[in-house]
Amino acid sequence: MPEDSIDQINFEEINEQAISKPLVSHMYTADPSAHVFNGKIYIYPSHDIDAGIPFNDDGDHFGMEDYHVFSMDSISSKAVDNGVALHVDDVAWAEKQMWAPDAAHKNGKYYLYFPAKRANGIFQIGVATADDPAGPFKPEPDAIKGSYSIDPAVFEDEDGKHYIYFGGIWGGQLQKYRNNIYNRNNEEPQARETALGPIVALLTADMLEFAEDPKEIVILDQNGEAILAGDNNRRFFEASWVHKYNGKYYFSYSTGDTHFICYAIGDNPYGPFTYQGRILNPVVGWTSHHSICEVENEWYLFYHDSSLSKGITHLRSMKVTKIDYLEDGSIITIDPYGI
Ligand code: FUB
Repeated sequence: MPEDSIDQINFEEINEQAISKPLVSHMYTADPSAHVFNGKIYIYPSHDIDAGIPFNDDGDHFGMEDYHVFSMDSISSKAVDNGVALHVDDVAWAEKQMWAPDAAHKNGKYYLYFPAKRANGIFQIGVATADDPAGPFKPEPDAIKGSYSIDPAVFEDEDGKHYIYFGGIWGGQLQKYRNNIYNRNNEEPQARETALGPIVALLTADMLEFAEDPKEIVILDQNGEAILAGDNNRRFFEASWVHKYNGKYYFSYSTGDTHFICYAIGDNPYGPFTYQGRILNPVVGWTSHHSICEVENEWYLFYHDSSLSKGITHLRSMKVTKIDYLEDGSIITIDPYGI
């Protein structure tokens, strides 16, 4: 929901109508990546704070410094805060802005993937390991070689391979890259050119590196044409997530300045993915970021909004609601305020 409409919002009414309440209210949490590990739900969100940095289009006001991991015994139970799992001060290569993370599990070890800015102002993605899904996590000494931009999301396929998806335009810096190479003069493509796509790479067996050069994913429209950069209602902005449903790969993402969570379907982890529609209509706050997780044979959307902070875009709260599929595999669009 755009920032300029905040003055007109009646927050009491919005919070009353909201289809779900914040999972926690003792701190602000956003970008929730949810997984079931060992029969329990674990959520890996950003930890929003007011860092006192003025709002700008690069998102500098998102000045997060650490991560907490939350656990839930079931979808209806309380989300338990397991304390600080990783702090920026413990990450040798990172200076600031611990943005949206994700986690993965392999052979009894847990891996936290997170973006942060180096001292030169460039985002990279790091990985940290733990023996417990709630951490604490020990970071690798340097960022993942060849990583860039923001919003890592790791998908484990049925054959045990793990793929990392990442990228986000504007403050996420994806527009500065072409074919994995940074050039500070690069900008977003023109409106009639193909939109920038999210990036994917297979992870190595030890989960700590890219096993291949990252590849750009193409999102197609229903006619098989690549979605254009000027198609702001459908083009990729940030917040990649992949889940598998009935043998198909669902790539979901945020459209950023138009505030939708959309999805596209493909036949393999690399795409192309064909645009299908919207999963979530705009929430209170500029950003929208989600994950999709199966819990006891039901599917859930973990997402955030800024209704608890009465519309402060960088003070968000994670929430969860059920996802419903139609027979043909399409997802019924969710209206966060039931209107
Ligand atoms: O939380 C900081 C940034 O806001 C995330 O990385 C984006 O996806 C957006 O939610």
